[in-house]
Amino acid sequence: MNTFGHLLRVTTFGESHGPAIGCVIDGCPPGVAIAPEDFAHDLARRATGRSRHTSARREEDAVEILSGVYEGVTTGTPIALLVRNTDQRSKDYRDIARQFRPGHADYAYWHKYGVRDPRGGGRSSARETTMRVAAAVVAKKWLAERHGVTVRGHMAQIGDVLPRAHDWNAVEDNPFFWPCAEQVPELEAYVDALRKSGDSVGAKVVAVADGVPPGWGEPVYGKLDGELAAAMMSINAVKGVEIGDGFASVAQKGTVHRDVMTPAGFLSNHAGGVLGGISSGQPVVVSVAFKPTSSLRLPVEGVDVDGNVVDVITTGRHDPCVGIRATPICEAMLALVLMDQALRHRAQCGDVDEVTPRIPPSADA
Ligand code: EPS
Repeated sequence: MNTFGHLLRVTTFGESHGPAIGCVIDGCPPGVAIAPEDFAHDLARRATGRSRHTSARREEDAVEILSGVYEGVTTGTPIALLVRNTDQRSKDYRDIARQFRPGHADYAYWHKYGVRDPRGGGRSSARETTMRVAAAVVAKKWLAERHGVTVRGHMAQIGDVLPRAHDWNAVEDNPFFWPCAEQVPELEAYVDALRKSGDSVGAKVVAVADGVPPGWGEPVYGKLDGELAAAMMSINAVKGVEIGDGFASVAQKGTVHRDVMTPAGFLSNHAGGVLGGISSGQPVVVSVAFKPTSSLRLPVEGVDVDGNVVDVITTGRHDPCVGIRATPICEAMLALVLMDQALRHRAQCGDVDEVTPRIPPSADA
């Protein structure tokens, strides 16, 4: 499947070293103002080649709107977006075209399809996430304009390094999306040393949606948290997803985990904004675990497509930590799931009257 969503359906296409990548967004309501320049900010936040801490591949990542927008607004017809690939270096992949990188999708793709495009990882490349971020520019805009919902994210761990403070204002001022400004020089040294060593490391990203009203999500199949888990797991290199306190809930008592409600507001947000698969009106909080990059220049024993033992060495321009660029991607998946659920809620329950005053979200969540 290369399509996800129900009422808002996004299909992405393209390979890392093909002529272009793109997406089709179907089901977007008419009247959303969209211009090609709206995409630049989020695409640059995700792109390679913008700091020494990510892959040096330098793509412009300029979005062309092919359909679905007339005189600057969406028309309700499919929105097709295209980004041309311009900085492929396929010779980097010549020597491993018939080998499997340990920890990479190469082996599984080969067994599934019996054929694969090895250049830049083909369809399994993180290049594909460009189009998720592009599609989510439309979703973020609609969510903000129609519902006052904002989506943001930050890195919450890299290797064994944790933030010493949490300041949203610091996040966009460093290449790691790190919420503690005083640690940035430390992180730069950490990633410089990592890159020089040729090894890689994992990371955790947290994405948060503020302003989500209560009621979005489905009660059994299609739960908001279930769909968020599937959406985050569909991102390259993701190995774990938590909603709210996630696995930390295991050690908590019920008296701690329950988020006490008062007319003045919730007193905590251990649930991460989802109760029974449906949004509670609290911020929706999703944590995502990224594994270490599998493309390493450090040699390792492996096998090739004929079953021979080989030394696998991956040359080229790779990220020492894919999590460094993952914050906008997690935000994108959160925004796309929320917009889909909002449209589904409107379709079924748009004329349900609220009979109980809303409880404000907790101040500190
Ligand atoms: C990637 C490997 C590298 C990254 C690429 C993701 O590709 P290449 O060898 O062609 O430089 O640069 O990331 C992007 C191009 C991007 O836009 O995210 C991989 O194996 O996933």
